[in-house]
Amino acid sequence: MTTTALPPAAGRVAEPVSAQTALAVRTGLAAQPKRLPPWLFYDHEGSRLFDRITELPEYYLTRTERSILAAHAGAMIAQAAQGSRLRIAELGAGSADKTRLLLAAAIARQGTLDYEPVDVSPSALDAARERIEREIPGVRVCPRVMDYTHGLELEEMHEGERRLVLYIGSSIGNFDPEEAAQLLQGVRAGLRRGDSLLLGVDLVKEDSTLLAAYDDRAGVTAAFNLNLLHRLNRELGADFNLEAFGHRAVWNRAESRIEMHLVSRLSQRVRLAALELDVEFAAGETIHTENSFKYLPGQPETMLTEAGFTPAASWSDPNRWFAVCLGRVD
Ligand code: AVJ
Repeated sequence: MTTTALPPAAGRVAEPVSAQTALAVRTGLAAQPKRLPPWLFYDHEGSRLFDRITELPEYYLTRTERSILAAHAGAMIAQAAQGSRLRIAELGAGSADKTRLLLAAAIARQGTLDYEPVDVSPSALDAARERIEREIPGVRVCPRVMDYTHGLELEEMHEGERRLVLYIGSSIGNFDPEEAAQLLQGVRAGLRRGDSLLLGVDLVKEDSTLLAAYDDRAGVTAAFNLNLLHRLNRELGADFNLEAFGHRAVWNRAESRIEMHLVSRLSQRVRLAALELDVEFAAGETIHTENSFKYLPGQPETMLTEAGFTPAASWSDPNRWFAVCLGRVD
């Protein structure tokens, strides 16, 4: 990652400030309304809190998608392979046990498998490689350090091989419709005829179910949201008082998305020393930290079609809470 040597915050040992973080924070906190990008959630503590979220009773996404994959991994692999040998790429460095279901189904079919996790973080890729090669014999992990939001450039394959790209976990839900369309087009451009994309998306459902998933009783999602301010304190020498901000989840029906916000409980000024920046908050003012888009039945297929894929199959759970859709390049 690129780093700039900004002046260390007075009186503390500052970590090197990533230029990307500095720019995102400077831009987002100057905007009206204020915002911060959701990728900032995932420092060490944020990743740990997200893992806890996936195990919460209210957070149905992970377990519902896992149940779909558990029931249909064999069919998904067969549909993607169409009788050929498959290679599997994944956007993001491995969603652990969910990815494993698909890798195991491919191993059962063809004995060995090349698996290419794609991520911007070399350390996340190293961890995925170590874990998967140890746990699933027959898988050869070929990590690719890349920002897939700017297109996908994978290696040429052998004659007769097909590639299946996984983009599961409702990760696409963080992007607004235009960004999502661009991302899928970028993926499509990196694929050849016969290749396919497996997309996991969260579906619109009852408001109370959606809201509870992003505002759990145990307060883990609140801690996940607030951890972002803790990160800015540590990395940018900021003095956010975490007690002076609260967590808020909103179902924005018109935009079909859950929004997460941090709400300033009072009128206050925050100093971000490493940016030489002071930011004013009015009482009740918010920072918009995340969108998580939810789709209506048929919308994922339309997104795939608009990006140049042919919807080939889709799978859901009995409640129709989550969908996993396969798009093929014809
Ligand atoms: C990782 C983007 C799929 O939107 O549900 C979970 C992130 N945010 N709880 C989601 C998240 C709050 C999650 N994604």
